[in-house]
Amino acid sequence: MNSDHEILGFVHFCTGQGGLERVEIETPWSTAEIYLHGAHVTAFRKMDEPPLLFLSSSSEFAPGKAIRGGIPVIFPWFGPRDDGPAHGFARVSGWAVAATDIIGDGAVEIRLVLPPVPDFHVELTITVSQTLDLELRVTNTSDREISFENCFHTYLEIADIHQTTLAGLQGAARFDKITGRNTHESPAEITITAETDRIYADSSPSLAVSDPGHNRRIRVAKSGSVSTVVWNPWIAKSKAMPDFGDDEYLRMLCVESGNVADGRVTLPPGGKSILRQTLSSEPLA
Ligand code: TA6
Repeated sequence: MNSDHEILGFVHFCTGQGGLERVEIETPWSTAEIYLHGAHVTAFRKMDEPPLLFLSSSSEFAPGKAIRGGIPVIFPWFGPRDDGPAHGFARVSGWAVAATDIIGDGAVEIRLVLPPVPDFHVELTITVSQTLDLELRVTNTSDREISFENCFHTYLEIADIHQTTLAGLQGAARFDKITGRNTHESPAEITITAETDRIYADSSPSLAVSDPGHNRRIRVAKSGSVSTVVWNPWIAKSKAMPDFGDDEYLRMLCVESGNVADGRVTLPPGGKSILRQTLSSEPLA
């Protein structure tokens, strides 16, 4: 256990589900939970508000398995591969704690490091306050140009998918993974009425999810990202996923900030990439 990184009243390490090490964070405004397995934020909740992150009650918590929900850290590839785990190895690796700090008037910052891998040095800094801020720093430690994909595969908790809308992608070009088609007619407000799996070419600084059932607007702000992925498995796919409840599609929407597919990152030797995402919420009324 990382007892030397504990901060009484703010940062506590314990044994979580599946015997995996969990960091429990408390701030004056919020609480959060992070598993060192995958550097995976599994919970973020502001005082007096429902959770902002969805976590499946059927999720596995086991070595080699991705946790279903929260914010999976996708690196160095997005999607399935024949020669490695889907969505890359970062989310199924055991990250190390480099530092924990209290900043400002009570925000908690924790810096996690991916175990050494050829060609990359990877750190994730998570800052918990009234908002949840993630910053993924990737350095090309090789002597050649390298390309990779990265993404915060964020599962937002919502009251009811039928009442939920997503704004901010108007006019963005998108690739629809269900139909295999590209299109440019993204409306101002997106509703989810079927299985949805789309990659938007989107560099907008902020998207807004209207979650009227919880009387709130959730903002997904980002920088260093040219792609936004929007996913809801809907009915059939939910039933087909063993680590996801049949009706859990009703309470979640993935809004994912990253650089994937045509938006992949290319770094020269010694080059650095910074992907940042900040989650916040405000009353709808
Ligand atoms: O981000 C959407 C997506 O790529 C979907 O195609 C679906 O596969 C989802 O990710 C979940 O992937 P996972 O490997 O976590 O089951």
